[in-house]
Amino acid sequence: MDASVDRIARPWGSRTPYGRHEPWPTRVDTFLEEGVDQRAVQRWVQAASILHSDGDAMDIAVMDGRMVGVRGRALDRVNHGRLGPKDLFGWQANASADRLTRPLVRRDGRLVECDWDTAMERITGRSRELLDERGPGSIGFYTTGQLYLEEYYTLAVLARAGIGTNHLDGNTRLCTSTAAEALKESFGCDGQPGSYDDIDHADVIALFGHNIAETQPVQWMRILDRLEGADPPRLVCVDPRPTQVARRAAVHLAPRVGTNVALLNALLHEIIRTDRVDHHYIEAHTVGFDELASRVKDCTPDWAAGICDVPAARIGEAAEILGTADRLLSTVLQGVYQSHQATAAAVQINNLHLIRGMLGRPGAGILQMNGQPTAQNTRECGANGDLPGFRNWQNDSHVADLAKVWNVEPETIPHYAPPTHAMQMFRYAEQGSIRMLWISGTNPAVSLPELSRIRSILSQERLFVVVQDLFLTETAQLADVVLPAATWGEKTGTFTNADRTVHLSDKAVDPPGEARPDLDIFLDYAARMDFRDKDGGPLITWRDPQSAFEAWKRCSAGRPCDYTGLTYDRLRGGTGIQWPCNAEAPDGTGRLYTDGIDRAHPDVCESYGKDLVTGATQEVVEYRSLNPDGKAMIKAAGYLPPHEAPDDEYPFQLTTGRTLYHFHTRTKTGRAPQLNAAAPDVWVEAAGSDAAGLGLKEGDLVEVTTPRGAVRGRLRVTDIRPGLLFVPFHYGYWDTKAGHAPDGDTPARAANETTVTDWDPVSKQPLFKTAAAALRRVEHADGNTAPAPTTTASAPNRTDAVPATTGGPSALAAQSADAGRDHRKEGTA
Ligand SMILES: Nc1nc2c(c(=O)[nH]1)N[C@H]1C(S)=C(S)[C@@H](COP(=O)(O)OP(=O)(O)OC[C@H]3O[C@@H](n4cnc5c(=O)[nH]c(N)nc54)[C@H](O)[C@@H]3O)O[C@H]1N2
Ligand SMILES: Nc1nc2c(c(=O)[nH]1)N[C@H]1C(S)=C(S)[C@@H](COP(=O)(O)OP(=O)(O)OC[C@H]3O[C@@H](n4cnc5c(=O)[nH]c(N)nc54)[C@H](O)[C@@H]3O)O[C@H]1N2
Ligand SMILES: [Mo]
Repeated sequence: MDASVDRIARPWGSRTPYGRHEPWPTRVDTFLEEGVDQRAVQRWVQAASILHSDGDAMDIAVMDGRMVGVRGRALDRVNHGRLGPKDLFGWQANASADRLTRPLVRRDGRLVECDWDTAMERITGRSRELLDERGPGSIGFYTTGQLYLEEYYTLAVLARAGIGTNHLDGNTRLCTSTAAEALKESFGCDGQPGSYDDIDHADVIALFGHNIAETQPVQWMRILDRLEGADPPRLVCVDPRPTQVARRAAVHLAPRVGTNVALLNALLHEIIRTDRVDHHYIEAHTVGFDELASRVKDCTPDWAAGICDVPAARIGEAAEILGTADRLLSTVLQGVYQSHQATAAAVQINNLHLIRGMLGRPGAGILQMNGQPTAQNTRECGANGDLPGFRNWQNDSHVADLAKVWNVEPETIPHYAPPTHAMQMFRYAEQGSIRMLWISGTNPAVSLPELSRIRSILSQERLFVVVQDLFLTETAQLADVVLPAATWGEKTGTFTNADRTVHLSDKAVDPPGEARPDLDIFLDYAARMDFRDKDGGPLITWRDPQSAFEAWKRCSAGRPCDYTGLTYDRLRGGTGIQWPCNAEAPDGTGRLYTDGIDRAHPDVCESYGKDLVTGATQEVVEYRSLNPDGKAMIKAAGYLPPHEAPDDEYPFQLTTGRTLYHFHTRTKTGRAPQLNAAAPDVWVEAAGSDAAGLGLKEGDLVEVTTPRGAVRGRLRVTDIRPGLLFVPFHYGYWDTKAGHAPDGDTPARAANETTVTDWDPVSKQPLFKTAAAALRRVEHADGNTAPAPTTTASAPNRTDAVPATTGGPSALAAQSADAGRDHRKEGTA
């Protein structure tokens, strides 16, 4: 293993190969600020990654009250010491000079600094007015997948039982609502079936619309290490871009975007036709197989080839690999969740596992992935469109049980309809029924579809907007009150990754200026609003992270996401622990459904399910007749064409997504020099044949136009599937010359200027991955190249023309095989 590596040029570092069923070797990655010696670090404070859903455990190095670096935690089950580029370098953004340090309120049209009392009184004053005049339905909360469990739980209690509003959702709606919905549709309840450890045991790993190499780079390191060890797995990759995953796959299928259901139905067809199904598992643990078999009867590879534009033979090869796998691990992410027929497609991947009996054994697992670091907690705490603890809003006994936990009357908790989803909340704000929107930890003025519409909604005079953030983001600039928040490293709390591993992240340094932890802000609001329980006592009785965690444990008791066996002490010093963790499973639970399905019984399930085509909510009677014994549900779905098809005016398909070096709207990664330099500005990807057809070359300034709007960026010619354009969605306006939304002088560069206001009917997740678009040149390259990395899916198809992405000396990070050994008991604050 090399001692140190340029982790911009070599994002995945050195290989530590291992064989099937062996433990993944440790490699401890460390990055310290220039001039800081590891031995001089005064404290190592335990934390976990906040820039993706992997849950990579790390320690923050502290000197003289400042963060000076990070180091992976060797003994953690998730990363065995490794860190990805975003985590090695991203923490530097915390100390940016442009952090918000004081609250701001709008006076005479301008945001001006004020003290906390003034800002909070403005918010409570408006809240009381609205409650009196218009009732709780006039207030909405739009939160995130990036706060901590303790914060979401507090927000859920104050919104649902304090205000009594049904309008509380997270940006998890844009992110993992399809994951949650697909799990509910198949298993009756949210909760990740599989475990990252399945990577060690699988002989086939199938990735559906998941660019794991860039978006969860540490688990990709694990796959790379297996590929170089004994008895390596075969990879199946379904992605229209030439990702690193695609490059290493045994079979790469690059379908037309929006056709996942057709492709999956053909795969299911082949597996059923060749009888590679586990009849015993189907009989014992599922309902609905016959319906699926008849639905996919005519979905031959030839049929799907015409729809997906993938050779039928290739579909056959993929089906052969999936059908003969001894232990199959599948992962699913935004290429499914944000694409057309999102839930219907995600459910077909569950079906693949159910009919093959590939569940609940080492190596045989499903990972309906999360994206954001704490998205799982948004869902389980009920800060999105669910009730806390995966309780069923349609089941009166679940609502009554929650009311008991909160000591309120059941009627206090809105459950007349499903909790309002984010896209609908913005619609209500547009129509004027929502008059106050409190946005925490998300930047919708860059991340929601059709930005001109979002800007106009947030700018309305009648809508009172509160934004709680670290920076004066594009969204904060439109607010009436801006609250400066403390963030990761500056506050304590827990969060849960995509494979149910709970980590504690401790406070390492003080927040800047008057910035406060989100928990303190929510508690302050609840206290000022004087929310009461049914006996007149305070509704919220906790004061700090640990007491909030204890309160959440009571709410989670007996629920699928049972935290009662966890404490802050147990989470300090060792590895993260997977829920459920309780008296029966004191060390946590590696895999769900090891012994059949146990969360789908009609009295227990989180949801009675929805129609996969219309999204219509089913009633308990329908559910009982379909699934009286609480088995897994095999739900079939027919393919439907995407809503927006290319035509003469908009001849291309357009998809959007991520690059390795940036996180979302770049408020953190854009302020970390190594990461920013690796991908400093937006670009547009097109295939060689399409570029040639239009006479375009690498580096040309081009414009991508859809019926909603346009973006400009330089062209990168890649091996993306012909007919498809890709634009990364990271680039907003804060670091442009204007620093705000585009006007005459600032050309638009946010991908969401072009995306459509449309969502999956079942999960309500917006369709960021499918649109029709036109492409034209604005300016010749004139010596410029696209500011896109060469190490990733955006690698140029002709490498001679473009300089390779490197980080240089400032991006050198140490790697060691054993550095972690002696910090077993360190890393406590
Ligand atoms: N570096 C980095 N890592 C991140 C994040 C980040 O911003 N940057 N964000 C985190 C978050 S919140 C999330 S949600 C995850 C997202 O992680 P991913 O889902 O892996 O990332 P995306 O780039 O959004 O989309 C994945 C792939 O979907 C493919 N795709 C597009 N349309 C289709 C389609 O119709 N069918 C199929 N099969 N594939 C399609 C695209 O080509 C793309 O490669 O990443 C997390 N990790
Ligand atoms: N076109 C297109 N659009 C997309 C996607 C796509 O693939 N394509 N992906 C979607 C997905 S999956 C996601 S998850 C969203 C992400 O979209 P956003 O959530 O809007 O993106 P972020 O930049 O992560 O915004 C998080 C904000 O929270 C702030 N923040 C960070 N930490 C804290 C904290 O501790 N407290 C508080 N109060 N604030 C904090 C940051 O400064 C930042 O402004 O984008 C979605 N939009
Ligand atoms: Mo996400």
